[in-house]
Amino acid sequence: MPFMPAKEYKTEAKPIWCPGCGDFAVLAAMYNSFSELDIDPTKTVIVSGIGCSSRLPVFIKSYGFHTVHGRTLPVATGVKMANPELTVIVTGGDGDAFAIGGGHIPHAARRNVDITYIVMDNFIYGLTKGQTSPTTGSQSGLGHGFKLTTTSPHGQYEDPLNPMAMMLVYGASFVARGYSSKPKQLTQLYNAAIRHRGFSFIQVLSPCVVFNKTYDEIDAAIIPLEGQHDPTDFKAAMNLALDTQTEHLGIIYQNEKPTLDDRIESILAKSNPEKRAGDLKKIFASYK
Ligand SMILES: Cc1ncc(C[n+]2csc(CCOP(=O)(O)OP(=O)(O)O)c2C)c(N)n1
Ligand code: SF4
Ligand SMILES: [Mg+2]
Repeated sequence: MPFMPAKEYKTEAKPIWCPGCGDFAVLAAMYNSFSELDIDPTKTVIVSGIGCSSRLPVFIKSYGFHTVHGRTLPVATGVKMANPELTVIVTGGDGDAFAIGGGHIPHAARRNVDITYIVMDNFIYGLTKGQTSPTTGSQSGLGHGFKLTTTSPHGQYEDPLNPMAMMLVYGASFVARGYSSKPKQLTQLYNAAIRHRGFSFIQVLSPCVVFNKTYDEIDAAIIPLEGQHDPTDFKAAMNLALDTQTEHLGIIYQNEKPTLDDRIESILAKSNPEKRAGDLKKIFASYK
């Protein structure tokens, strides 16, 4: 494939997000990243769930799979296992990821599936009109217990999850945070995450202007990680993740370890071909 400028990755479908929604910038940064990495759309699959954010694959040239709510990671794992040559990217919202889809995250992370998981976190269910999500109230400056949503008119009464800390303890080998209002840094984070071999997670703070407009609170809470943090230091990464007063932006953790493909290859190398029920590669190839 010849080099494609960022605008060439746009499809004919125009995003129907509300004006001011953070998701526009999340998408724009992805066009730039694809262009900078010279991504071949014919060898790329973007898998999404259900939500405003999960519409993203429709707007970018690649194969796309708009799955069902919360089931992105099993589908993406299957895609990657069937064809390890593909670049596999997963996009979705905080509800899709941490509520209905929450049970899949530890397993994709600990298996170190070589995919990039971008969660567009607006701390709310946007598509279904503003119910609480597992991250409602987690953004700095608001604190939990004070956030009013359509399902919590007297304030949020549940403690929010901490996605960064979760990803670290689950064993994700790349954990980063970006912000839709910092598109240049977001592009760099995508580049690093897509290049990383293994399970890469990026939490993108991407406000919903209709049900949870938090640009001011996020602007007041962000601090870029510039040089002073060693992303290979797990304990330092965990300290940053546990600092719920600050939204640290950048790569919080990155380490190399065998991917799921590597692990399967090493099992195949040890097994006796005569005794195998079937050749995995041939079985997967039959589905291509
Ligand atoms: C199995 C199932 N349960 C519930 C829904 C309704 N539903 C659609 S999107 C959504 C939540 C969306 O929130 P989030 O994932 O944060 O995405 P956002 O719209 O905020 O980008 C829900 C509950 C559904 N489509 N399918
Ligand atoms: S409802 Fe919120 S999340 Fe959905 S498109 Fe509008 S601003 Fe974005
Ligand atoms: Mg959401």
